[in-house]
Amino acid sequence: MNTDIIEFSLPASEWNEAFPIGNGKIGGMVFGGVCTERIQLNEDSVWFGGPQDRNNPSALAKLPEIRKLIFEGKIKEAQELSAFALSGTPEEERHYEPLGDLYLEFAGASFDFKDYSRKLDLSKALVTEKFNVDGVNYVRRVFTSYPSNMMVINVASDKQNKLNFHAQLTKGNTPWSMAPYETQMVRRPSYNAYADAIYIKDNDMQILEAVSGGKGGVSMACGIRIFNTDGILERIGNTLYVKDASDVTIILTAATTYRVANPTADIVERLQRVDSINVWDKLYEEHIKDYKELYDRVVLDIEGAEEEVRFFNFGRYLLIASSRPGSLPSNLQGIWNDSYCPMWGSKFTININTEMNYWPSEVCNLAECHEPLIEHLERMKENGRRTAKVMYGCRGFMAHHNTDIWGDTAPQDVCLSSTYWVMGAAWLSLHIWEHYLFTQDRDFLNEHYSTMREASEFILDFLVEDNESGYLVTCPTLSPENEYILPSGEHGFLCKGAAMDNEIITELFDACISAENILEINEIGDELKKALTRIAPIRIGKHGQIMEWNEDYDEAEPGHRHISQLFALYPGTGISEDNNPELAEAARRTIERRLSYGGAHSGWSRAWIINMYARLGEGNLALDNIKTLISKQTLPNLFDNHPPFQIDGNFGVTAGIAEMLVQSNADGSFKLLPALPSAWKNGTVKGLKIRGGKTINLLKWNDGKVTEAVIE
Ligand code: FUC
Repeated sequence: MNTDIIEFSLPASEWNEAFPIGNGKIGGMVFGGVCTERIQLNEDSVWFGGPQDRNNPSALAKLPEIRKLIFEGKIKEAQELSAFALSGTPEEERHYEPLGDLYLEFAGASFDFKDYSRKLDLSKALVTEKFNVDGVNYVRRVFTSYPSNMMVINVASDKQNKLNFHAQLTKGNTPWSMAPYETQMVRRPSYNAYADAIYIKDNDMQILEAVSGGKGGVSMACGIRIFNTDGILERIGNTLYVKDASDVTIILTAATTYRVANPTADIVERLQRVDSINVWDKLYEEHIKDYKELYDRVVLDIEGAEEEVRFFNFGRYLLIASSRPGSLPSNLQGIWNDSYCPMWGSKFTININTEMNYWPSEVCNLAECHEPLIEHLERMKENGRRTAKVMYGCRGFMAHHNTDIWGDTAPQDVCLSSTYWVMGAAWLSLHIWEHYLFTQDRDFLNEHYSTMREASEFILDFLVEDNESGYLVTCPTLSPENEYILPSGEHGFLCKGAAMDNEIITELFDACISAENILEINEIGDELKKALTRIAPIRIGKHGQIMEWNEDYDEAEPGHRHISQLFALYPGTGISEDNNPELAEAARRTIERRLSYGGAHSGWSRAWIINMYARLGEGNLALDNIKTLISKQTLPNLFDNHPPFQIDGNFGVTAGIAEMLVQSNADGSFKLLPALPSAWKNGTVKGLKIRGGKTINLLKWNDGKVTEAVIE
């Protein structure tokens, strides 16, 4: 198996068989249909609706009562009140939507094709389709370029006059039939239900304009321009028709008012600027140079583990394709979504999923791809300050368990298991620290430290003293997204001092204290040190497990997909074999318990376990879970399956494989092959990064033993 190639011998029959391509902003799912080529399109800023202020105006007044109820163990009452007093008003943030579709509808094409192949080459970020109809060989190639912000499509035949097709942009919720268009008497209704205008410009461009629904939603424009070398380009109605050609290149771009005042003017200018001579070659050359600079930084070879290596490479590919400087962060589906009402809004869920998306970024030497997340965190700050103040009367900034394109920080949904969790900004702020640890970029730390500080300030103010234990606890809170059983048999979600909160707080406060030392400042370091002495330690419960709540409750769902209480094992650092083996053992028990009750049933959950097993030095168990994830929890195109498709599992596995090969600590110390499975006997890896700023230029192993290591 070529570890850079995903290949099919038939066109995609559904979305999960199509190939994803992208440049951070523009995304496409390429179907490879013979008669009709469909590329389903996304642009990262096409979201329903504009910014909202959803902070619940009753929160602050009701907060003391909710806290009192929780402290008195009246969980049901606390939950009932929270549903009204703490939920967002309205309850939902904005959601991601598709941009549209591009169809190339070929005349005279038949279903009678031979020698079909369609490939996604991860090393080139290029889709190539080949087939033969009636003795004519056809080749189509598609890529998305970051430098030009274009999708580029080339269609070619090895005989003259064989390409005859309509090119059509659409925006609707019903895809076209892929059958030859001569056989279709009716186009399916609603395929263009959401387009405002579709027209031809300069005789070689088609422009689509639309406005997303919801107050304040973005306006968007998408355009194609056709370069036809040897045929005739005709306009018929508002479509472009290519006649009797053998080599045609189409460029596509898109923009919205999220970034530019006039999206149509922006894209027309960009399309017009492209020089028509050798358009494919020039754009391809520029793309390859840009892409390879990132992708080729890491090379992994493991004898007999080609499937796993390809999955690792696919994760790196997806990160480069969905998160580049200037783009929005990679959302629940990266940038690939064909639904106007996608699952969980295809938003940024920040109680695990968005963070997981970025786990591979630093270690896999793609620090630039981490940038959009940090930029977005900065975008959330103003809203998060308001939420902290209006809802909780606290300093600093905070976020609940989701955010959207506008950096919304108010609670999302009315869902007792997740909505009333206040640690979103705290967890995300740790990404600033991670970026610093890997890059040692002091200027970056200096620029963003105030964000870490403000996230801590919120927590300092939000913590309350628990009379029973004397500890400072978060309240109300929950352990995402599990339910506990009280000794009375009653079930509850809301609680005080969930283990995950304590673990995030410890990690964040420690990071801030270190950052202040590095930056030689003293802003809140003393306050944090004092508070840290009053945060409950990680505790072991009656099953030998890491306790999930402040009491040793049983879980209503012992096989729950979230394993929040092991934050300190991964991505945190509070639990490790070296520093506290008894906690590491309890962490192992915790994972076993989850798994024995049917845990890891979502892709991302298993991906988290893979990283945890890597930290515990359990290479074989990590590999077992990678194999299960790839064979049972991925879709045909290798997208991770929640279900439905959710990209975090792809990224989680990529990070996990890196974590099995090298682990590093804040002080720059590291271990090579800390969790090598016995099946991975021989291999080489180049280019992984470690904390402290060094690069593993070469790591070679034979029979499970390091034979060569070049680290600088
Ligand atoms: C959290 C998870 C779900 C899903 C959703 C996007 O709520 O519990 O499994 O990943 O986010």
